[in-house]
Amino acid sequence: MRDAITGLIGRYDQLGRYFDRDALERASSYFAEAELRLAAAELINREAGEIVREASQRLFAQDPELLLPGGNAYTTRRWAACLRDLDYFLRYASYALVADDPQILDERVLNGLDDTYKSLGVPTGPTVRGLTLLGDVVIELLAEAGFPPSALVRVPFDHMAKGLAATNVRAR
Ligand code: CYC
Repeated sequence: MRDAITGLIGRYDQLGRYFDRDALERASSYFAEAELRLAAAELINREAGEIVREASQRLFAQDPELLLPGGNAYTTRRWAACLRDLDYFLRYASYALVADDPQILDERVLNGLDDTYKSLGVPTGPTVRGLTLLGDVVIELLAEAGFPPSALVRVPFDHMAKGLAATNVRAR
């Protein structure tokens, strides 16, 4: 597990250097974003169920065939697995938002996921859309709470979406 600050300290320690202007700017921007990062994590903690429900409803409205025979979310078991996966993505996104570092997403979510999904026929395109929709809903709820839209909120969702799509040539 790494975050923006431990990553920065680790790099400078390895070089045996004092923090220079670049390092201090990096730390300063991280601390300046702290309020928004914490607000996002707090909102996700409070509204996780609602965020997953809303993102999944939008996903199934866009892709109704996922729920029909032959669709990967057909049967209650697979539908529940899909909601659970969205919940995992959301929870890890909240960790990465606080950390401002994607390492935890690579290690705990993306590593091996593509192989698992391929072997189970979980389609990449709709999963990537599900990740984007989670980010949309979080941004909308933050806006309702008075936080103007900020690109940093999307970063972990985009990171997972890109990580999944990158290993998949046939991202439908
Ligand atoms: C299955 N999703 C799985 C499985 C894993 C994960 C390991 C196989 C084992 C199981 O069913 O529990 C994902 N597990 C994770 C992740 C972590 C982990 C991310 C990190 C914390 O430990 N199907 C769709 C939708 C999509 C979907 C597009 C939801 C967005 O059509 C998901 N994932 C989905 C489904 C299954 C699954 C339906 C069950 C597939 C099956 O068993 O046939």
